[in-house]
Order: sequence, then structure tokens, then C-alpha cells
Amino acid sequence: MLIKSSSFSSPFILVALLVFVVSCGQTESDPPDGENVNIEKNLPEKNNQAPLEISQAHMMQMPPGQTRAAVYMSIKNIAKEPQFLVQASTEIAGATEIHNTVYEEGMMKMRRVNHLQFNPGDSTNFEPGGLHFMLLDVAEPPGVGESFNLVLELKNHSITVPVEVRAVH
Ligand SMILES: [Cu+2]
Repeated sequence: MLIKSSSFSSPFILVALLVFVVSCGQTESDPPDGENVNIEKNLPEKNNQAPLEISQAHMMQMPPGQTRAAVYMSIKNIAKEPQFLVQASTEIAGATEIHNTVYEEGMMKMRRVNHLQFNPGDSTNFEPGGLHFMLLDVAEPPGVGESFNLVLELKNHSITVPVEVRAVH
């Protein structure tokens, strides 16, 4: 399932993505015709477009008594400029950190990441054994099927991502 998430309403984002595709399909030698010009008049301000496409945002159900959890997702930079993730937060956690998993001396360790760069067109997977959002001090773990919002703070954007809680099989 693909979830396009942002701090804006869904219809707005659909329009923004559509316009993005249209503008990408045009080349210098292929100027827009009259109809396209009319469409472009309705272009939202460029920096209002959500630069990241988020999919598969989820967290596994937390075992009783546990207060930490990892959130996973796939992030694709659909903008033309590099995007910088500097912070994440959610109301259900006392603190949220960006972590990477590293192997040192045969041990798997988590390391905090201060910021991440997403280059145009790149897809980055947050997945077990790799990058993840670490939720700390979760007082009331959400149940299976519920969802909560994780806010991604980029340098120039704030994107609200619905995170789905999945059952551990
Ligand atoms: Cu971690």
C-alpha cells in the first residue's frame, strides 16, 4: 500500500504530484501548449510541494512493558533538490531519534544520526537492521491497526506521516 503523506490535505498533494509529473515530462524543445499554460497558472508555490514520497510507514506492535519502538518506512525524494532530514517527533513518544544500525566487533549497535541527506530520485529504506526512527519513552503504546503521526522535519519542510501499527506474526 502506498501512502502519500504530508502536512497538506490529500487533494492538494495529488495536484502537486500531478503538476510535478507534467513539468518533468516537458523538455526545452517542447514548449507547453495553451492548455498547459492554463494548468501552470494553477501551480502551487514551488516550495509548498511535498518533496518526499513516503510509503509503508509502520511500527510493530510493542510487547507489554516495553517503552521503545522502531518505526520503519520507505522515503523517496521526488523533488529536484537534495532534502535534509534533521529531526522527527511524535506525540506518543517522549523523544524520537534517528538511528542507524552498525556492526562493530561482531556486535550490532545502534547509532544516533544527526541528519540525513536524500538525493533527488533516491529511495531510502528505513528497515530492521538499518535506519529507523527510534521512539523513546512511549507511555501508552498504540494497538494493532491503530495509527499515529510521525512528523519529519526537513530543512525547508515539515511532513506528517501516518504510521500504522502492525501485528507481530
Ligand atoms: Cu534504535
